[in-house]
Amino acid sequence: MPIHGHTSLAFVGAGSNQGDRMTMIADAAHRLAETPGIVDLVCSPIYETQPVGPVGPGTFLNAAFQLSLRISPMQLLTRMQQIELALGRRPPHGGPRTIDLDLLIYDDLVFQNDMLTVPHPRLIKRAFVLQPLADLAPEICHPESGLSVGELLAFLPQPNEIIRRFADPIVIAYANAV
Ligand code: PH2
Ligand code: MG
Ligand code: MG
Repeated sequence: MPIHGHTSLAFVGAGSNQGDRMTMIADAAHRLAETPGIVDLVCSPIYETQPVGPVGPGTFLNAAFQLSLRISPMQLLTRMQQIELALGRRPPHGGPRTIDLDLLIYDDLVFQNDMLTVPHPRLIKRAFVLQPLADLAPEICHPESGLSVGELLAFLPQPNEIIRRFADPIVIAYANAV
């Protein structure tokens, strides 16, 4: 685990296919941005996407968040799980969800324990993750493959599950912004 005197860069995926999907994504972004130790959050555009796997019915809204942070991956995961609960995420694990927050990338960390695998094991196959990630940071290297997010997106088979760009990025106004 990294030492946290310095600022790390992490990417989180957000998905919703239940309830007021846009409000769920925006609420999750604001709650993450307000978290102590998360010093900046930049949101991607929001995409409408076809469900991949048995998680329907209903299309998803998907986005990604770029975080500058001084908390560890496990601290971030705990906070993401609190936010999922607060926004009404309920079992079953694979079913429709008000909000799903997944830690995608944390610096160049390759790490696995019982609760967390970084980078996210399915990220390289999913347009609903790679498209918003590539909007934020096409040059970011996927630590295991050594390929950039932009390259991974370009290698995906077409057509993919993206239906359309649904909304502009959520803007976070930082109280301490200069
Ligand atoms: N999340 C999944 C499985 N399938 N499909 C879309 N379009 N968007 C998601 O966020 C998503 C999914 C597992 O978390
Ligand atoms: Mg997920
Ligand atoms: Mg998840």
